[in-house]
Amino acid sequence: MLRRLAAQKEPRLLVVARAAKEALVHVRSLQAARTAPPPAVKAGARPARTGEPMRTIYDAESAEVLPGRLVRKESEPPTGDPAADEAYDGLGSTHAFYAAAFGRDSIDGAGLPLDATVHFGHLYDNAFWDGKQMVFGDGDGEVFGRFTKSLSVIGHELAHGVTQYTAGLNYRNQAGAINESMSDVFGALVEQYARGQSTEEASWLIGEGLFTDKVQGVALRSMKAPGTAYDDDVLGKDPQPDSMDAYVRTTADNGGVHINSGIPNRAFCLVATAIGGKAWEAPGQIWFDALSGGSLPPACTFSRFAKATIASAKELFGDDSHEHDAVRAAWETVKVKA
Ligand code: ASN
Ligand code: ZN
Repeated sequence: MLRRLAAQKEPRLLVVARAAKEALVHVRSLQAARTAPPPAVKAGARPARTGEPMRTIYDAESAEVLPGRLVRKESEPPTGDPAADEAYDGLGSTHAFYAAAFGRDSIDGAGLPLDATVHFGHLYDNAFWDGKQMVFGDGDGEVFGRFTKSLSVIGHELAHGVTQYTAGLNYRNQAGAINESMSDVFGALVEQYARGQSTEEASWLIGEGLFTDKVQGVALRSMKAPGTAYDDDVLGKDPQPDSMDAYVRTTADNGGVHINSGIPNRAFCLVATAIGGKAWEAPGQIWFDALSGGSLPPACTFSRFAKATIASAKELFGDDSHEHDAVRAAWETVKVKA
């Protein structure tokens, strides 16, 4: 998506092209940070009470510096800046989700303090986890608004941290697409949990509300119907496949990590739909156990991942369970051999 925006030549879109180029250059340097071993946390920097979040929000004031000026610490009142306050609330919702759904204390399971920087860069077109903290841009204003607007995006970025601390999946090819899909799955679940939505009520969209009203599209991605989130003159059409029949072989986007993630995304959505109810319960637990159970190699394939989810469904619910059947059927529908 950013590559396409970066190539825009129309005068109205020059600012967008510039913003996209800038974000693209930056994203390349992230991979290294994300695959490096997680940093040690300073002694005494953990929250005072276990199970409580410890959030710190900084403002980069349109520079590309981290962390920036401190604007809000844990338990302090709102700043009045929507970006800072949405980041604070989004980190809180994400922390609450992992605690409630999986009994996990923060991103690393050991109370990791959650830091975020808002107003990163000038018209910066992305949000990311840099291996240590969250970073949010304001968007270019033509295509993207500010990236803190979407709770599924905040949940997505923080899930990159969870993956880093658990399976440590590579950010390339199928392992990278699983890494991306994990972030979409837990990003969607953070939002569904915060809204109290069941599988049937949920939109299964990632990044709803990020586009300006000039864009023909509803979100960055649709987990329920990959490939249908947008179809726009400037952005083009959503390139996600919804089964292995349409798997995209490309060297762009680290081997299509944001493209082929549509396949495992739909598998999760199918599992949730077959099981019904709250998707962070049985379906979320099955996926979380597969991610954190220690059986996934860093270069995991779709097939290996599918096997791991089937094994964790069996372990949690038994061989003859509806859950176990639902997981097997979902991978069959998206044509991943397990
Ligand atoms: N927002 C993007 C993501 O989390 C940034 C990136 O690293 N490509 O996937
Ligand atoms: Zn991601």
